[in-house]
Amino acid sequence: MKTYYLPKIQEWIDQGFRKTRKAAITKKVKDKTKRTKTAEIRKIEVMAEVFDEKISQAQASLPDTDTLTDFEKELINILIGTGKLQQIHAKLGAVQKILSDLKKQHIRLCKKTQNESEIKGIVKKFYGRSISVIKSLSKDIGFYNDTQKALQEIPHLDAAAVTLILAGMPNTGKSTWLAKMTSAKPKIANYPFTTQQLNIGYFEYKFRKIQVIDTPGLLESPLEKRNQIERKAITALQQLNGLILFLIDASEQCGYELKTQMELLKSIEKNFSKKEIVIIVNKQDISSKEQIQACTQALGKRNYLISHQADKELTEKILKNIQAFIETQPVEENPMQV
Ligand SMILES: Nc1nc2c(ncn2[C@@H]2O[C@H](COP(=O)(O)OP(=O)(O)O)[C@@H](O)[C@H]2O)c(=O)[nH]1
Ligand SMILES: [Mg+2]
Repeated sequence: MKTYYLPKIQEWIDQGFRKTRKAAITKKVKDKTKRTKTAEIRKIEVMAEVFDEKISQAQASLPDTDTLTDFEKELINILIGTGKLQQIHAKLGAVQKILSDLKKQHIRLCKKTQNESEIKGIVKKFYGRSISVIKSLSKDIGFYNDTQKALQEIPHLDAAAVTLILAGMPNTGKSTWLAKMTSAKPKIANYPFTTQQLNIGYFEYKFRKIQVIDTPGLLESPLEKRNQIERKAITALQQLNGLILFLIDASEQCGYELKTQMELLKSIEKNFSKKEIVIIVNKQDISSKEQIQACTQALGKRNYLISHQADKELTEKILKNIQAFIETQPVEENPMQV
């Protein structure tokens, strides 16, 4: 979908008149009245075309709400307001229909008369009416263009892929894990709620495409402390079809005590209560037995894996853990191309 920004109304009008002037030159028709009529009708058509083309382009470059994922819908609602996208679609559609009716109506009137000055009068009336109709869009243009800008900020995720969302305090090893797990360089996507961007990586597992998302800053401290917009951003993440991988740095080398890390885990558990959470007790290589033991004790009955970034079997272990989840997910239509 190509982004299209709507120009100011005055530009529509100027462009319309420029084109009608060019279009009005018709030499072939011998009969003068007939020639005038053909030329004048052409002016109506050309002006209508200029307006229609802009509206069509705007319509085409807005996403079709039916095809958006819940995640995208939620983000759009946060960014531009609930239901606003449908409102713009409806407004553009309504104006387009009125213009098309005006065009037909005035062409019909032109065809009915043989009086040249009357024909010219009808064309003038068409200009006046159609311009006043597009002028009614003036306020919407700013909003439409703001919407387009906002849409650019929305990360485009693969709706069909199973998604693993990384969470954990800073320096627990999330980015390292993403880089190791996903073969290709992670894709960077804007996320309109943080100054940082999302890192998105992909890998294949049993012919399924798995999408891993690292959200710098967002799931790295208790969610209760977040401002309203960040909380909404988290709400959007909740709409993703997948589960959470929560990393704990058992060595505490990340700079956070186990207790603090557990507080974040509890906050994530509370805010993502509908999502399965797989816990990775990370940095086993630099943790003492006591540190690992402290982790397992704190985690109690939770589902966890003990590992470290260099562990080649980690991926396999994690995937075995989440296999039941993966298998319940619908298979995507376009299998992964590696
Ligand atoms: N020893 C050890 N270091 C790790 C491990 N995982 C990550 N690190 C290191 O921990 C630091 C923070 O990792 P990073 O992936 O940036 O953490 P993030 O802030 O959670 O994304 C980096 O210096 C990594 O090299 C691990 O399993 N063992
Ligand atoms: Mg990181």
